[in-house]
This record gives sequence, C-alpha cells and structure tokens, in this order.
Amino acid sequence: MTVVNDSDTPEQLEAFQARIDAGETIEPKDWMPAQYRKQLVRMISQHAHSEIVGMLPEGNWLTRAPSLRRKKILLAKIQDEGGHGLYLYCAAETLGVDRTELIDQLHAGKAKYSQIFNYPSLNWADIGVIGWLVDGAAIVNQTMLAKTSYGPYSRAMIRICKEENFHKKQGYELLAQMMEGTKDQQAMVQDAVNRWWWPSLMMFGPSDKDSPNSKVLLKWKVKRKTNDELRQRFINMTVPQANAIGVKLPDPDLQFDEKTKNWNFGEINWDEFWAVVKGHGPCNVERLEARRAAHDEGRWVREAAEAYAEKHSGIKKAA
Ligand code: BYC
Repeated sequence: MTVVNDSDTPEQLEAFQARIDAGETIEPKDWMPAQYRKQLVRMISQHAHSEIVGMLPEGNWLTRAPSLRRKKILLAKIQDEGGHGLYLYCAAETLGVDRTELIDQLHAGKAKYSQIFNYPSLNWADIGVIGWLVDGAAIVNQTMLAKTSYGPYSRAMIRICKEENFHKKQGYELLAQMMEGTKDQQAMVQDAVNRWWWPSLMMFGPSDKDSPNSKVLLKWKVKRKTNDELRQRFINMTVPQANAIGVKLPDPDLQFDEKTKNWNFGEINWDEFWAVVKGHGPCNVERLEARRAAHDEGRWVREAAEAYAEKHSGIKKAA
C-alpha cells in the first residue's frame, strides 16, 4: 500500500503517478510525494554507505598484493568505490538531507549498508571473487537502477556502472589466472568462491514475498525489476562464467531448466541474511569501528577545508 502523507493531496499523487507512468524523470525541484523522497533517501544513503564500507574488505589486502600491477589495480578500484560513495551522498543531498546527518547515522549503527561487506576477506583470491561476484551482482542491480525514475540517482548509476565493469573484469581475470596456476592457487579460488557465493546472492535483498519496500518502489519506477528477478539474472549470467574458469559453485541444486531457460538454485539461508543485516555478521563491529576511526582521523582535514572555504568565500559554516 502506498503510504499517503497528510500534506500530499490525492490530485498531487495522481499527477505524480501520471508523470511516472509516462516515463518522465523526476528532478530535485519537482514536486514529489513525501514517501517517494523518504524512500529515495533511505535507498541512496544505504547505497552510499555500502560503497564506503565496501572499501574495507579490499583495503585489507592492499599491502599484501602479490605484484605491483595487482596493487595498482586494487588501489584504483578502492578509490573508485570511495568516489561512488561521494556521488551517491551528493545524489541524496539533492533530496534535502545533509550528508553529515547520514554519516552520523551510519556511525551510530542506525543505518543499513549491504550485508556483503560484513564478511572477512581471508585470502588473496577473495579479492578476485569480490570483483567477480560482488561487483558482478552490483552491476546487475545498478544497471536496472540506471533507469530509475529519479534523475540524480539514475545519472550517478550510469557513471558508476561503467567503472564497476572494470572492477568485475579485473576480478574475473585475476581468478582465471589463478585457476591456471598451482593446485594451491586453485584451492584458494575454490575456498573463496565457497564463502562468497551465497552472501552474493543475498545482496539482491529478501525474496519478493518478504520485501516490504518493493511494491511502492516498483510503482514509482524507482526499481524496475524485483529482487528475485535480478537474483535470477545474476545466477544465469554467472554459472557459465564459473564453468569457463573451472570453478565449482557451492550449490548441489543448481540445475538448468530447459523450459524457463533459468538455472534453478537451492534454498538461501535467510536466517543468516537477517542476522548479518541486524548487526550479527562476522565483521559488523569491526567495520563500524574502522569507519568511526577513519572519520575521527580525518577531522583535521575537514576542519582545514572548511576554514579555507570560509576565508576565501567569506561564508561562515552554520554552527
Ligand atoms: N544488505 O524491502 P527490501 C558495491 C534491507 S556496493 C543489507 O527488499 P529494498 C561495492 C532493506 O534495506 C553496492 N540490508 O528493500 C562497493 C530493507 O530494510 P529498511 C550496493 C538489506 O530497498 C565496494 C529490508 O532489508 N548496492 O557495489 O526494496 C566494493 C527489506 O528489503 C539488503 C546497493 O546498495 C542487503 N543486501 O531492496 C565492491 C543497491 N537487502 O531499509 C562493490 C541499492 C535488503 O526498510 N539498493 N536489505 O529498514 C537496492 O537496490 C535495494 O535497496 C535492495 C533492497 C535491492 C538492496
């Protein structure tokens, strides 16, 4: 059911829906229902937080990359993720929220971010698997979001998807190379895939019947496909890629259905998903501690930038 805000009249809501149905893009200064704004702030801010927290599992391997080439690629990828977070905080700010408020919510443990980043990166092959599966899942989701009805989010997604494609390719190439290496290297890849496969499927969110936000988001064309549709698309794309490099996906129920042309798959452990979302994953505490520490250590940079801007623009920051 669409939640109707007291101040939104039925005429306004109808006119807004007509714009959506006609395929128009909504821009920041356009009228929009209060719930549309609220849903977008929720989704875009969670997405921004995911990009920023998502730098941590990969950052863990920067000093241990096996060659200068791999180190440069990884460094560039992590910087890209930081950039994505910044575009997305900007997109959220076009809806009238302040990023300081959003970041405070993250640090207070009140904001959600993708559950996937609460898993540890234990061996070098995890870096390849994050690129292949995590960025791969993100691309499927974000290609759909590039057609979202809110202009600033859609434009951020177009740019982000271009960069994510490089991220996925470097991960897949890293794994393909390791799979041509020694038995130990192959075992590292298999171990990483075993650990990341199911959490990657969970990135698409709960199944459609348990997704409270989907109905209204689909109606307003914020989402263009459901969680389950995108999850299936990702699986269909990924199975042949796994076969091509000789890695086994850890699901005995994976089976191609000739009729639907889909890969059927086993039961996702939703108890694990909700436990991680609610803060009880292997690394939730560590991730938030790392973000809070980085924010504190960067305080002097923010203060210097504000003092410089104040001196040169004459505009004082509100207390
Ligand atoms: N993790 O009603 P639903 C990247 C929550 S980063 C945690 O289906 P919705 C990268 C959901 O928030 C890319 N929580 O929600 C970066 C909701 O709770 P609230 C990250 C999840 O919004 C660095 C509740 O469950 N991508 O690529 O309709 C290195 C019910 O769910 C998750 C994005 O952020 C989850 N996975 O659909 C490498 C994409 N799933 O808020 C790579 C943008 C669900 O009602 N977001 N929840 O309390 C979306 O597309 C949608 O928000 C979702 C969920 C499909 C994720």
